[in-house]
Amino acid sequence: MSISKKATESRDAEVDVKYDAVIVGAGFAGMYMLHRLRGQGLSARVFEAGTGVGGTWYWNRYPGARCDIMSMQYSYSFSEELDQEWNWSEKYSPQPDILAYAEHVAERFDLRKDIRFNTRVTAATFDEEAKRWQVETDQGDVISAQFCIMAVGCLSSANMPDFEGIDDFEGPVYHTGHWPHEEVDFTGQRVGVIGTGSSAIQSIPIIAQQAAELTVFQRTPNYSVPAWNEMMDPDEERAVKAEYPALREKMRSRPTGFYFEFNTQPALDATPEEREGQYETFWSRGGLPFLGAYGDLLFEKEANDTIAEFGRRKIRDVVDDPATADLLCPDDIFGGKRLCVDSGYFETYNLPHVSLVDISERPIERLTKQGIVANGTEYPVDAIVCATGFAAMTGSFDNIRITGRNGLALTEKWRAGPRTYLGLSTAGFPNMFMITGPGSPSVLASMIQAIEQHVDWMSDCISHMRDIGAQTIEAEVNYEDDWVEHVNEVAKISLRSTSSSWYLGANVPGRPRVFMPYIGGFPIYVDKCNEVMTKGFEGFTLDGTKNSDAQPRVHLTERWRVPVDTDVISPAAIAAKRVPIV
Ligand code: NA7
Repeated sequence: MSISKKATESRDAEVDVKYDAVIVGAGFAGMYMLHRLRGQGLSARVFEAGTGVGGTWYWNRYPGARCDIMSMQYSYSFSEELDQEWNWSEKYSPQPDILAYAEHVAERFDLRKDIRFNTRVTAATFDEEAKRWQVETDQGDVISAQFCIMAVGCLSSANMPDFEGIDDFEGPVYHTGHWPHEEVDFTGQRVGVIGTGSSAIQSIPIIAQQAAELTVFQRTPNYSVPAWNEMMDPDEERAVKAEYPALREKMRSRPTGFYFEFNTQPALDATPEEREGQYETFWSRGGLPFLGAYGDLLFEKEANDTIAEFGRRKIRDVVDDPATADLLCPDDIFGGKRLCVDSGYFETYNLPHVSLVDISERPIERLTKQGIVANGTEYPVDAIVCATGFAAMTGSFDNIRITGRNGLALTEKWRAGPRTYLGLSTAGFPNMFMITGPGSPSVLASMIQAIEQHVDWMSDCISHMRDIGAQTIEAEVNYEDDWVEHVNEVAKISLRSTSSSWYLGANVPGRPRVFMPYIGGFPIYVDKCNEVMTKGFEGFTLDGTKNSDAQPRVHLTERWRVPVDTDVISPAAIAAKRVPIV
């Protein structure tokens, strides 16, 4: 090991240092990966661009940021002690609570000592001779590791539109995904918010409380369901904690990796009156579980029309001005884009100082010194909030120069869309793993569940490699091709694939349109990963040891031996189009 040039004020760059693994990112994925690898006796270095842990929850500090999965389910499940000791304050956690939880986990498992903060990975190159990855950072680090584990997050590369005149604007321009650490006070200001996705829908009601004037620039309206958020009921929390392992098991067996009651009956079999009652019941539960009202909502357009009409009616019931209400009503598939979950979003448009500008026909023309020009009108603003989303799923990979065997650049390989085997690995890039990579359930499952399953699979894989003395593992192209085809085929049966969403890269100009997450359901996917493992890593080449006589034991982490609940999710159920939220 040698240490050379100064990296930052506080540390020296690491050069020629060897690790078993390098992990890119210290969000929930990177932190748990580090914890697992350490438990296996491996050395690992984590590089993190932020100054602290938490990933998504570190960066997205905008007012009103909140998780759309219930707090008792949006947490790690690997430690029962952790489950028992942590208390959530609200039904749906606000960002500061989730960040505090991430910090607690880092402290409790002593993770920080292996993480280099303030450090962005710039390049990762596979050295074919050494069979190791060389990883470089913007702080001058150049390290080598057997495994390169990308824990870069699915929504972490901000989409900042290149508005003409952006440098002329004299006030501050914020992006919700890069919110400052200092408090931003909009009191008395004229604020322009660009975008009406989830981040906008959460932040607009809070910004409106401070701003003197708020103008929202909307390209496409979104459906949103009230969260009906409330303080955590201590009795409910105690009850969940008494049976936490059982809840975790139920979560793992669900298509989305989190648990709520749903109904598999088709909406089209019900009468209009029955549907109305059912939608009201599920609406009163709030949030994403609203989509569990019927089993065919994301399969049959006619069924979806019924819930979409209900969603639009709810908007019109709330918004006083009919013209504004009309503009806020989407005509898209209900739940085709990620459904938004709000606290008082539509009500905000009834405030006299809040207005909506439709930019669906003509995009924002430019920014001026003191305003935003749209539809030929200049809207004077003191501050701009870009709630314009992310280059989802692959954006963070694009930001790193990743080079595999034969000098193959990952950006080149993925030019027409990401290609992976199981979203875990991609052919030509041995020993590179992707936590919640494209082609895995990732954003369509509860993220922390999806992360844990990937991390456990990778750790088990590494244990297996150690057993048999393999140095590298690499996905085989034909298996990868089959998987990509399967991911695309399954996507086609869902109406989600017809919406212009970030799931398809449709929100950022110039990106290939490919449905990136695996929509076949979390337990089916887990089952597939388990099968690949128990078949000796079928579809992977293990450094020449494949088909050896050795009969190594299977290291499948116990909690993933989840039986697929065939009543609610199975290939047959999907074929019959009776699985809510797939
Ligand atoms: P989203 O959901 O991608 O929303 C971004 C919004 O910004 C959306 O309304 C976009 O319109 C709009 N947008 C993007 N680029 C522009 C330009 N150039 N001009 C005007 N408007 C624009 O991102 P969020 O951060 O809200 O949420 C991401 C996920 O985080 C969310 O789904 C949850 O899972 C958590 P568009 O719809 O593309 O027409």
